[in-house]
Amino acid sequence: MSTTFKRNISRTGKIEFNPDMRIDKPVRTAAGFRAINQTLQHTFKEMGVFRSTKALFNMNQEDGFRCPSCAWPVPENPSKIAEYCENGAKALADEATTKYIDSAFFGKHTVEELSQLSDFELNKFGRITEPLVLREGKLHYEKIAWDEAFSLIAKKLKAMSSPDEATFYTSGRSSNEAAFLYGMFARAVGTNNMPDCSNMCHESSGTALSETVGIGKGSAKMEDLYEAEVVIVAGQNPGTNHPRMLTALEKCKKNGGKIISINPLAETGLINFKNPQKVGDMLGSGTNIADIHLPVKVNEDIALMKLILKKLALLDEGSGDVFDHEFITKYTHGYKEFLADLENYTDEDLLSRTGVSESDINKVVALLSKKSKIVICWAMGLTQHKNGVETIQEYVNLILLKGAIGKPFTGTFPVRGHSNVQGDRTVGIMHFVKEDFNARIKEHLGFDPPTKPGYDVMEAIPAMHQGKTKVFMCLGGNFVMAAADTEYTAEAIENCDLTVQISTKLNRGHLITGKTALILPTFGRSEKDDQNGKLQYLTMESSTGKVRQSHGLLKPASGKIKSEPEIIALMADAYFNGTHAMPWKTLGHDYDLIRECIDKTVKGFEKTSERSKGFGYYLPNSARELDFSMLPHGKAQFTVTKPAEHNLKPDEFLLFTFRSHDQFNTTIYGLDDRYRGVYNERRVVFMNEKDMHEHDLVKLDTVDLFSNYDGKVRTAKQFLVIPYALPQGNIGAYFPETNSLIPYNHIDPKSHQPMSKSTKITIQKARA
Ligand SMILES: Nc1nc2c(c(=O)[nH]1)N[C@H]1C(S)=C(S)[C@@H](COP(=O)(O)OP(=O)(O)OC[C@H]3O[C@@H](n4cnc5c(=O)[nH]c(N)nc54)[C@H](O)[C@@H]3O)O[C@H]1N2
Ligand SMILES: Nc1nc2c(c(=O)[nH]1)N[C@H]1C(S)=C(S)[C@@H](COP(=O)(O)OP(=O)(O)OC[C@H]3O[C@@H](n4cnc5c(=O)[nH]c(N)nc54)[C@H](O)[C@@H]3O)O[C@H]1N2
Ligand code: SF4
Ligand SMILES: [Mo]
Repeated sequence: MSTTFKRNISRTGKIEFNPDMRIDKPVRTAAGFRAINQTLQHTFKEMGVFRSTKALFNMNQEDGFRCPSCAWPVPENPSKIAEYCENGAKALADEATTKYIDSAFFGKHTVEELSQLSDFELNKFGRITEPLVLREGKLHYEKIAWDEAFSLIAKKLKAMSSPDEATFYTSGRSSNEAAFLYGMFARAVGTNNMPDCSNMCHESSGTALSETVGIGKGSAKMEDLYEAEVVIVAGQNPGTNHPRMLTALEKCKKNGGKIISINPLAETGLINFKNPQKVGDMLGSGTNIADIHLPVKVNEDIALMKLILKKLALLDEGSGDVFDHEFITKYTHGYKEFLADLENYTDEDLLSRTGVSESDINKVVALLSKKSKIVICWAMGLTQHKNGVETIQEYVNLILLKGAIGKPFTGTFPVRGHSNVQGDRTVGIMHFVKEDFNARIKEHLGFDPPTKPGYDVMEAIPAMHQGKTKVFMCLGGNFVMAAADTEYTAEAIENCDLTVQISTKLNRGHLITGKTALILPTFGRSEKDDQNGKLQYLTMESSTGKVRQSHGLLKPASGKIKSEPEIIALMADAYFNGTHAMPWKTLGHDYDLIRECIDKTVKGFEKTSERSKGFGYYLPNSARELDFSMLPHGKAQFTVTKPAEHNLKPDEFLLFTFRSHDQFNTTIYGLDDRYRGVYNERRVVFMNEKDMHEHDLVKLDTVDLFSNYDGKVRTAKQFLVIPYALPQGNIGAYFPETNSLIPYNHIDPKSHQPMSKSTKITIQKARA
């Protein structure tokens, strides 16, 4: 078969509307009875009653497994019956489903045929139960023996003219052990091309925090929320994406704390919450979470914060006790320049940019002026902009002015996404080079790691497009749908010789592939991992930097799948054929030995096998200790930022893409977004009613979306218009359906994050 054989593959699958689509009023209480009902219905249907009950009782318990969904930490005294939420249970049901697919399934369906289905339909097929190969020019995946798969990879890696022709992507659902081995394998091959999902997620937080407070992780612990006087939740939808965070916010409120929500949308979880773990709560009217909600226009957080800080500065000028001057003098640098820069802006200009009422802003100012125990929590609403780094730094300015770091009940709290995305980075998944880490690898693991920085996600895509990557490997995830610019990214991936996916379930990443493609099926977090008769466990790091064990307990989806550490170890063993300093095979079968390697090479890890027991141990955190010695002048840094410049034309909107209540990133569990009142359809856009009127649109009209950057028009077709309470000039829609609009080359200059929350678009009524 000719090597130029082309499969005609749909990039995004089906775009028909569901005839059962309906919209309803948004639900105003998060969790509650409906959440419990949904949880049980979903898990029982996917996993059966026995497996569901067994697994749910163990999730997040002391000796159980860590929830595979988000990175929210587990309290030290978890509820013995249910330390999980609706979406944690959905994630479990999704991974521990009793539906399976194998080579016989792929024998019946061509790759092209499968690619016509929606992401929701693809995920529904269930777990992949044996290794599969799509040979060059073939239409079907077929089975392949593990050994043959590993030799194929080894052969392709050896055929490269430089190690930098390989790229190793990591999604954040892995474990410390697997991610460590994977990072070491990439380095041992000779490249730092290690893009990871973090590059699309909290990279801006890491960059912003490293520059200002010296560590790319948050400083607050979960317990700090309990007695904080003020918690700001900015650009985050915890009711859907970190549901157990609502329990912590509820505790804060019961202790007299105030919650400020800063978000273009009044998200349900921030409005009202009924704690499903408390009977009293369930019967009562629930807790109103946000005391003040500031419906900021998309990407105007800088303007909003500048106005708040200006008003605080004015109050401080009068009384001298609004800012923590002792802290500012002792621990910070750049205060005067920062204050002087605020004078460049008028209140009126800032206010008009924000779209928020001045009286609400004044309430926030009055509250903040009197309080010092402040925690700022944030997620994608702040990071996914062309100025994500500066946006976060403007919030950090507030933290520094109030001295709200390094003391109990204060701090920075970037709320992480994937359950081990933070751990992956800590144990070495990074595209940049840390000299001290390299030195320890050399000393303790016995090989020379590469010293040239590698690609992050947004660099990997054009590199693949230009044919610079021959082998593209993915430890989990769904790169083609998660990354921006779907069409361009798909073309990039198709340029590779070999793509390898270590995955649990089918996704579009298995259908848009290099010339040859492998699927290496792996265990989910909830599954028992028996290596030669010895039960293994894994460790993860939560959002607050705590390392904990995770013991799977369910029977694996198939006897023919392998654990992530074993797959990586055997792949490395096949590549090196016993000639490398690391004992790959041995490590792949005994994870205590991997943890010993981590302890020796990764700063902060110590006696991990021992200390990660129970509720685990905290990794050191310099900001928590008020240690800013790594920064210029040994001090935390104020930042002078600039508000965004979008220069929108009259017909342009800023598109922000977010998650529905029924998805985990590109994995679509269902077609409802209960809290926002949308049922049975995902191809929708949320619009302000005035904007609809001005554009001559009515409810459920069909529109096409376009973006135009540098003269390149990108499209996303067929979306139903839904009127919704959000600022004028902004349009909301779900990812991944709208990722095709987001250009790969307009990114934050420092963090390289794509602007998934502020892409300029136009809309047009679709032709009937
Ligand atoms: N169930 C479930 N849980 C998840 C995930 C999932 O898909 N499903 N994903 C996981 C992952 S990887 C991540 S990173 C997290 C994501 O968690 P979130 O960041 O909560 O996820 P998003 O849905 O992207 O929501 C972003 C929020 O930012 C707001 N926003 C948008 N633009 C702006 C802006 O300019 N300014 C402000 N202030 N707000 C803005 C949106 O209205 C929305 O409420 O969740 C994790 N947990
Ligand atoms: N427009 C837009 N784009 C975005 C975002 C956005 O808000 N808007 N959010 C971004 C963010 S925050 C993130 S984190 C990325 C997510 O990007 P990714 O992490 O790449 O995507 P996921 O959808 O989480 O990956 C799901 C796939 O992972 C595999 N999987 C699940 N569990 C396991 C496991 O235990 N092991 C292995 N090996 N595989 C497993 C399954 O095959 C599943 O189909 O997307 C980003 N993209
Ligand atoms: S809050 Fe996050 S980690 Fe906790 S159970 Fe829910 S999804 Fe899982
Ligand atoms: Mo994420």
